[in-house]
Amino acid sequence: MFKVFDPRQLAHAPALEMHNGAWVDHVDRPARAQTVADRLAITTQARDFGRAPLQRVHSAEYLDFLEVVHRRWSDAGRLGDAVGYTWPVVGRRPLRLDRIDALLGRFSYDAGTPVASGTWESAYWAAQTALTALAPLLDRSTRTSFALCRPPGHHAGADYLGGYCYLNNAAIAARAASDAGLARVAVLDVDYHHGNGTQDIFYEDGEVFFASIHGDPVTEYPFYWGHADERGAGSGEGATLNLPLPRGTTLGPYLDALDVALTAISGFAPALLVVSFGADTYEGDPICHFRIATDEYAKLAERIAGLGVPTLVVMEGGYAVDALADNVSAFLSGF
Ligand code: Q9C
Ligand code: ZN
Repeated sequence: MFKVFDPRQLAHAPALEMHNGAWVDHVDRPARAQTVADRLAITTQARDFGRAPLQRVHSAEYLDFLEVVHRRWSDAGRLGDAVGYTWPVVGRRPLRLDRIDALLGRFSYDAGTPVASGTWESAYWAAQTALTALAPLLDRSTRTSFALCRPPGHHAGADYLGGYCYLNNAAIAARAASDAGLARVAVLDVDYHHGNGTQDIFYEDGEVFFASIHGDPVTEYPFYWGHADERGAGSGEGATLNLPLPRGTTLGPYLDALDVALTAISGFAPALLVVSFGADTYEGDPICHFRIATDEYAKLAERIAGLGVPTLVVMEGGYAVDALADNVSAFLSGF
């Protein structure tokens, strides 16, 4: 298996997030990525594919915003990380406001995703990490590749950040693969949370199939996406599959849902599978509520590998830092 990690992803170190009405220590600590990189002894760093593949997924004005927002926040005399506190209700007219707070509201949707001084650097290299891991799949020199991305990406949409995500690493790789000529690409999202950013990006795109297994958004973040009746639109109608599961879900029902997702993906006959892998389905995760045990991750991966499709695994969430390296290496061992 080809594996990529880039240490520039450790520059992102947000201090606090809003959680249940209080500012608490942010759970996306740099140690998350470091512990996995150490365990897997990854030595391949990211190549620089530039901004063009990012712009195939994200709007230019969003990328411009993300690149400068922390500097502008500091220039405005603010201390610490940039974070919004006022969000435009969907449907407000598209005013071209330049006030830093207005921009933060316009390009984000929650208060759990501050922009810190190192955020742009890390998000940029996370996207490049995914693209670097994709390359040997495109030239067929590997069948399975792992991108150790941080910050994660699946909550980031074309023009918004949220859910600890800034650039959608999996979507950028999936779009780059279809731009490279692969007719059909599937994204399977097995993070605990629904991958709303990835879903939004490909919602009307019939060339990219999106399937997600996640905590039911009736009770789980991100609430406003991931319900079973969201199935895509336009030429993408039917190319989105949502499989919400209740809190407390254990391996058995999880595998049943996985089989439903894999059957649908198999019917789509993709040339490439991108797996958005979050280890936050782990029974010991501090912010999530499924009950997958460490050794069970190999079983999940074996089922996915059974598709027989070249696969790019992209790291998303997983917040039990002490168990994260075990969980990731168990998952990868299943391939
Ligand atoms: N503290 C990923 O796993 N939490 N993102 C909402 C605010 C947001 C998780 C409560 C969880 C996002 C990639
Ligand atoms: Zn998650």
